Amino acid sequence: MGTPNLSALNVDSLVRRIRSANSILLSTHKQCDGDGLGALLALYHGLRKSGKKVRALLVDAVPKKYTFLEPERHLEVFEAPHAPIEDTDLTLIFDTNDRRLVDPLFTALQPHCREILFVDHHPVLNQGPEPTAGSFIETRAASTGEISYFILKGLGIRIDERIAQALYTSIAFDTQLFKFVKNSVNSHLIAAEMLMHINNAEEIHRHLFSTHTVGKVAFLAKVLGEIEYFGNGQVAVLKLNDKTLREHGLDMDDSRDVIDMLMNVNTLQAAALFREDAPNEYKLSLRSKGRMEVLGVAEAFQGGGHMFAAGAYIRGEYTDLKEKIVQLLLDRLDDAHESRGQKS
Ligand SMILES: [Mn+2]
Repeated sequence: MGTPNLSALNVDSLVRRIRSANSILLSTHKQCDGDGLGALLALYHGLRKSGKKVRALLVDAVPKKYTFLEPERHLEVFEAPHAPIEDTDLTLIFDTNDRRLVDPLFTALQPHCREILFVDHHPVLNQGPEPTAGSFIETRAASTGEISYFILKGLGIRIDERIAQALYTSIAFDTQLFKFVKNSVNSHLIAAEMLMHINNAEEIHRHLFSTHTVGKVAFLAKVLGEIEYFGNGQVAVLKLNDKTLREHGLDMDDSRDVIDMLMNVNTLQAAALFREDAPNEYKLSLRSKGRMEVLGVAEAFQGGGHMFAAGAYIRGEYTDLKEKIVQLLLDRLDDAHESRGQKS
């Protein structure tokens, strides 16, 4: 075994399109995360250096924990006062291929952009809008930042500190500090290259993951006592509501950490988190440790996501919804057991 090599992604068509565009607009999905934001900012800084006219416009406000990336200096927000949208050669939208997650911005961009492409690593939904023609979707990439890295290399742009910080953020965030690397060496190798340009990796880890406030710990103490388990501790379900979140001074972004925390339970194969945003309106988040897919469950409710991390906005009565979701998850668990049984 020698030194590991990157397994390069073929982003040639994207690189060609970027090269021939003079004006480029960058965006990501609403309620942006460290991956979409990092992937976007890396390209933003890189393209600025190349002398192109580049603009970054997000749908909605950036969560507080990303302040260290100075989004307010580089990004505009569609839901806040922003300069008018001008005619643009190329728009790149990171970390989603579902235009609904970019609306109302996506619709506003359409008449002004010659070409809008998604740059993403989520599977295309079976039921949902088609990604635009020419979009780059590579589900083997553990983060969208990984794709941005190959685009920058393809463009011949030198990595500098700001680019490295953005790419490192993207990779650290989506791999959850290398927990989810899709069995590829790329996340580690690209992160290692970025470490040569930054000296604040541990600070980035803290910004991304050590975000608990005193209020949040009190909140966790309350809600973790309310977890329900099914199938001998293999499936967990938890309901939060928006009001409890706000009472503890938390925002929507904090509900994500709760399900990730659940997944550390050793017997668990899958978890479902219901966040009640309004009476009988829930944001459902699903996670799996990889033995069973949960994307199909999300899709059954018009949602989407990854094979092992997915979500949907659903309406209905909680006990009823919970029963349905738990059953779908338990069925998948049985299927996973059966197919493994047949193999061995
Ligand atoms: Mn991502």
